[in-house]
Amino acid sequence: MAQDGHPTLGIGMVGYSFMGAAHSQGWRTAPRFFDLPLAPEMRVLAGRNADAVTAAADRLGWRDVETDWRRLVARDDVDLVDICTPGDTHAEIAIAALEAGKHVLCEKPLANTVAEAELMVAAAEAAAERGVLSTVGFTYRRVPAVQLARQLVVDGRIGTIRHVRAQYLQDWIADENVPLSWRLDKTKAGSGALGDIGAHIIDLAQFITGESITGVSGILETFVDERPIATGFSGLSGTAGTEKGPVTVDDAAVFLARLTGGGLGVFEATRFAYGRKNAIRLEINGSRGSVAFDFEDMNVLHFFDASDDPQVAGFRRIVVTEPQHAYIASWWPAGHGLGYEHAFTHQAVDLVRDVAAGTQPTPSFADGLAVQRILEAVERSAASDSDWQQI
Ligand code: SOE
Repeated sequence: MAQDGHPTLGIGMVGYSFMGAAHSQGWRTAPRFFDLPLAPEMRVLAGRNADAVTAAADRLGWRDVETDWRRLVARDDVDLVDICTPGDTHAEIAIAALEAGKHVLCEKPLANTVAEAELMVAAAEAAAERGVLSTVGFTYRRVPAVQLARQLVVDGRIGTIRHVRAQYLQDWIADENVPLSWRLDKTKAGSGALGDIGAHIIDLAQFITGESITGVSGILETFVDERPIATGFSGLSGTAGTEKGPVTVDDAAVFLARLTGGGLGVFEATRFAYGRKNAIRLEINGSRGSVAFDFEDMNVLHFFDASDDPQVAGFRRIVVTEPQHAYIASWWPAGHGLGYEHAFTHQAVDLVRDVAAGTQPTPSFADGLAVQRILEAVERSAASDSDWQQI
């Protein structure tokens, strides 16, 4: 029982870099701003280096540490395992945790391959029969403006989906002297811009439209195929050493897609868009209107209603900070805005509520597998000179 009288939910987290810090912020803040049926307690943080994991636990607010994730998974005081490690470890940790009866939140992309993701889905389905739940961290779904876009589609306000234009633009490796990190290593990350950030826009496009991508044709490019080996890393920035090593993933991915409802999609994911830091841009055009979103102005959704009087019709700039908007009532007065970290709090809030209610969280591992199939189809297409690939 927590001090507030609610039963507790013991959280154990594996990994403590950029995503680990963001998830920690989410767990810490969720019970302070939202009324939750269970009190999440940040009990154990796991990492291989004892000094580093201890320092991270102190900084991020974790009570105890383990230097082997297997010990974390085996602990009786851990009810939910939060996986914030590179993709090559997701399947092993998630499956072990689910088999040990722990709920799982796994960072995206779900895995590095479709085969691994299929094993994870099988483990998740078996666990669900025992009331053990799992979800994948496509966190941008939980931005209030994205929720509003979804709501407008559900309410039929933009009609039948004709076009999805989706971009995820960053520039953090545009400088060829930025050193290698695990995100540029295929054995650790699975793919490059495609899986790291392309996965987000695939998920967002399918989430907002409520449709699935049925086929793709794509190309991938690696602009800088050798980089300095890093001597130290923190988050996305590293210190370049004098030796060089190979980049084994794509720097950019571009693909066309078809959707179940007959609409067309154009997707672009790159880390070479100088000046664009975290620009997740989606514009969706339907038979009755359009919605447009850019994460670099994340509190805003643009909405065009084709039934408006043409004399005054135009994109409405909706500031998504009213208490009627998703999640906002628990935060600040209208107009005061949210930031990057808030979606991680929403993720923790939704997951705690689902665990308390015993309901399947979204996105599920099956949703993560669906994204993985699209990533792999884009890679197949790129390898065969952009041949059309059915999903
Ligand atoms: C790096 O490109 C990164 O941290 C991604 O791994 C995250 O998923 C994205 O949200 C922000 O950028």
